[in-house]
Amino acid sequence: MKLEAVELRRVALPLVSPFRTSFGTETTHDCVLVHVVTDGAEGWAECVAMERPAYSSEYADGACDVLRRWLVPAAQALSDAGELTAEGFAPAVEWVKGHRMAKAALETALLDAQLRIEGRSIGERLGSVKDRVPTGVSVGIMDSVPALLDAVGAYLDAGYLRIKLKIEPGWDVEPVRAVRERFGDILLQVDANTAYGRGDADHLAQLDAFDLLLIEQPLEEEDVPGHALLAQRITTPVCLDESIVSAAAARDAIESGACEIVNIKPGRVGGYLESVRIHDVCVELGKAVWCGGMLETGVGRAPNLALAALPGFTLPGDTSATKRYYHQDITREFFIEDGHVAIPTGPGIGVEPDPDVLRSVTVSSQWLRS
Ligand code: OSB
Ligand code: MG
Repeated sequence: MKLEAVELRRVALPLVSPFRTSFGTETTHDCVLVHVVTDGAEGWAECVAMERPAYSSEYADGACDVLRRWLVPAAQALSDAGELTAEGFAPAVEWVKGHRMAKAALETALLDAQLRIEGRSIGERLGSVKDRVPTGVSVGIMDSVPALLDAVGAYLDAGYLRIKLKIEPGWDVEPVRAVRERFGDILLQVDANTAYGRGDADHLAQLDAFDLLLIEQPLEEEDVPGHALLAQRITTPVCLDESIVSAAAARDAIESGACEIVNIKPGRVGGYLESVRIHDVCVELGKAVWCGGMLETGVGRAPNLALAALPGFTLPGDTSATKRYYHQDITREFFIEDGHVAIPTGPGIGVEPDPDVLRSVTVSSQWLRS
């Protein structure tokens, strides 16, 4: 492939309802779309870095900067040498420390273009074995327990097979108890986004009474050993999100007893190719994985759905239908049917942004040309 140009496009889409986590409240989804133009096809990807570095150290303006200064020039150099492939990109930028969300976005856009040239879907490329995936929903922190029960009830009515509650100190045991009491034997899990400390083990052990599938990332990103200690004090299985930045990190975390389950988010780990390697490590070690989400538009959701169709993804993902996020998405809509969402089957990521909708949500655009 020859790289002709790269566009970094900032978009902002209003969310259907505010999404509150322990690290803040999102009312719009503000992200960077990476759009590559090659001699054979165009490719699109969504960079999941949020506006503020509150989920992880990456943030949207920082991602644009590292893309502009180093990642796009590295892809350009590969192209000039006649060696540009999606697979060759990560090795060429291995020297860049961190910035996995920015790397993932450019790699995915290149992969989309490459697969379109080959006429193959990303599901085929990654190893999807299903044409639809069971789907859960991530429910934000609410102002009151009655408001939470209304929200959960509506998602269950829509067919979601698993409910994930965001928790933080002051919003944990009571909302979990209320949801369990009201809705009975549903698949239920919680996500703390690092809101607790090592001293909270006794408090978190109170959640053991509610038969949760898992507790996601209770402690800080760097505290993998703390998760191993916590896992010995609670019976709820520990799942890591923020801490798992690579296949090597997944292996270490599992082997040290820090987690029983891994949330795979392609952006967090540097892309879909590394995501497959994490999946393979977890399958080898007999641990379940599921596909997380970052409130992606259809551009990011489509390849996540394809990933979630790999055989080791045995738990429902945060791969919800379009309506859970947006009144109007930039791609075609994804629907929930029978608790499942169909994976896209067209070439590449299988969806394209609608030019008119895209224009209406664009905040800025910068073209980088050789
Ligand atoms: O921790 O899983 C998370 C959204 C933004 C940032 C972090 C997280 C989330 C979610 C939403 O839980 C998942 C989704 O439906 O996209
Ligand atoms: Mg999480």
